[in-house]
Amino acid sequence: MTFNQELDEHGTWRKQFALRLKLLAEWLNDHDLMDPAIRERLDQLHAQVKDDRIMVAFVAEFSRGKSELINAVFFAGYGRRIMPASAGRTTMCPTELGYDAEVPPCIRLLPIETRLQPQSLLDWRNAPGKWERVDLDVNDPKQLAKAIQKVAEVRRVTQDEARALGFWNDELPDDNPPLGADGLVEVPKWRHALINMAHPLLKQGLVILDTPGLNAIGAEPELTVSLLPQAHAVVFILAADTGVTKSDLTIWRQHLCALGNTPESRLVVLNKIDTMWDELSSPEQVQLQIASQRSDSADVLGISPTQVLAVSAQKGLLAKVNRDDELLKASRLAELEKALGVGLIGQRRQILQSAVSKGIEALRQDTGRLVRTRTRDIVEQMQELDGLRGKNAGVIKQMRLRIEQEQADFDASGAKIQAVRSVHLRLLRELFALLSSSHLKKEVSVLAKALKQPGIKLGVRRAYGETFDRLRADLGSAVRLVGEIQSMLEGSFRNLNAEYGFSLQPPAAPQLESCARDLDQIEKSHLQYLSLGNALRLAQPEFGERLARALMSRLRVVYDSAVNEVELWNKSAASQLDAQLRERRRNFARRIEAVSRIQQAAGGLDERIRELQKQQGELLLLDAKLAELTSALVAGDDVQKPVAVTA
Ligand SMILES: Nc1nc2c(ncn2[C@@H]2O[C@H](COP(=O)(O)OP(=O)(O)OP(=O)(O)O)[C@@H](O)[C@H]2O)c(=O)[nH]1
Ligand SMILES: [Mg+2]
Repeated sequence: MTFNQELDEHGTWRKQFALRLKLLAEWLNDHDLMDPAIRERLDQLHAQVKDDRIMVAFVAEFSRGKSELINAVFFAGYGRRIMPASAGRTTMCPTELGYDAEVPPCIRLLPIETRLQPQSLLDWRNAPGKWERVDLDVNDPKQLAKAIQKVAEVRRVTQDEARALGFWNDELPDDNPPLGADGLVEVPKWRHALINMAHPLLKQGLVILDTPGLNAIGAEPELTVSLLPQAHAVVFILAADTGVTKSDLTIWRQHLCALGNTPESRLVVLNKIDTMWDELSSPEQVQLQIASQRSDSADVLGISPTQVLAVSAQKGLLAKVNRDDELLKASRLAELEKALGVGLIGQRRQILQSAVSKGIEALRQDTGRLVRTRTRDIVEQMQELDGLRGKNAGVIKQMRLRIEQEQADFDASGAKIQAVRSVHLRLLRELFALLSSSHLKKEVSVLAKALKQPGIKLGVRRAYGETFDRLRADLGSAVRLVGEIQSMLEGSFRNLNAEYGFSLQPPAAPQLESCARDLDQIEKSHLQYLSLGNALRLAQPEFGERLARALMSRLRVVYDSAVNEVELWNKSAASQLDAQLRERRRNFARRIEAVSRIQQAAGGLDERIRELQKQQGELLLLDAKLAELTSALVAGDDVQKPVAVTA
């Protein structure tokens, strides 16, 4: 299957999932099975599947054909080049292509001068007013290409300005842009571009990140320490006509080797194989030459030749536009599309499905517990009423008094349940404090200060190490606290179950271990970044400040997701308690009502028992239906099968 087909199928699955989830929510509502924790879980599952993004980043030295490859794989349908691709430096700023239904089709550009301000890219994303916007007409490929041409725009500035913007470094003269006769240097006009368009693949959640060549990559720390490590796949491109150059190797080491991307999420492309097509050689000779280029490149990068895909982006694009099958075959573009499709999307879908099925399992348990509680209440009530057959009015009155007494006792014991809640809340507060933004800020402040200091920072690696050790230690405390809360919940739920016949079960505790893994990865990407030449850039205080901001933004995302998990866990425990209390109160009311009816009418007893039997049968069906609805959600394969909604 090609990338496009895989993505299409993935999209269909997600749509079906959202639909089924909605039906399940309606059904739960109709049967009085919805409570705040279940609602929260449903919302979370919905968001998880709806907002799932797959980011593919293209990284390489300038002019290797990143933009051309994007055109060939994704945009050939427009019949022309959409991303500007030309000789020399073309793409001047990182360009993200994606789809957000809430925003009209447009390209938004963040001015390069924002680098002089301390906000991180993530902060700027939340300030849409600061971006320049050009609307796009997706039905007019010419207008589209013209608007997107803006990502190639440059400005000429003085050396001082260039230095302040991070494009000029006296210590690293090789990386500096050429100085014009007028003393000015060329820098990108924009810092970042966001293209929003309803392209079918982007609508499925694909995000493409096109990057400019080496210099500009190095100058935007957030790209290296945040965006690229989070990409699901990074495509690294070499050109057959240049072979692996020194700067190709630098980029490979800096952006692909050690950023936490797994080798499977890395694709190496040997582009421009058409430059080796040679009329004077036989096709076999050409193939041999390509194969030997491939294995030479693989050797230099230290990977196996099978991991290098040889293609021609330009001929692939041309072939698709002209519907030239033979040329398309010669371009070998299909191999790359297959690797992206099966490898990347297949993998992504598995991860998403397994994450989602855990959520659904929890949902099923929460709801199942409610159904069982109700069933048990009914069975007990039937037994109670059965015992009244043939008994006189005195006995019946006695029973009523007993139920009322039980009810009063139960109401009085509310304090015990409250006590459980308040211990739980107190421990949770401690946990939230450890994960809070203010705590995080405090822990990172020393490092941030060290980064913002002007001059060469020798102690910065140590500051990173110490900060991350502290963060890890705090996370360790948080994990211990989670364990403590969980055993407290287990203990008190067990007691309440024994005392009141509840069926409380502590929800699965949040897994903060993944948070620890993220911390390690963030630290690693920052240290890696510093170790590769960028330590000198750090001499500029603005640069250090930007790095500190980028770090904080990234950590915040990790901590926020931990906080969300803790909240869900808390809600699930609290609403179980609430649900059991509510069911119990209802149960008392129903029992008293049944006894009054029996007191009033002779046939009341049989009638009530029949009613209960009917309810019991209905609950049985409800349970079966619940199993059916939830397993339909987990099974992702038969997406075509419509779901029956009657219960
Ligand atoms: N012969 C040949 N030329 C190609 C191929 N792919 C790209 N090119 C050309 O190489 C030049 C650079 O391509 P781009 O796509 O702009 O390269 P890039 O990697 O995006 O470069 P920057 O945006 O500057 O970082 C363009 O003129 C392309 O047409 C190919 O497969 N064969
Ligand atoms: Mg480009």
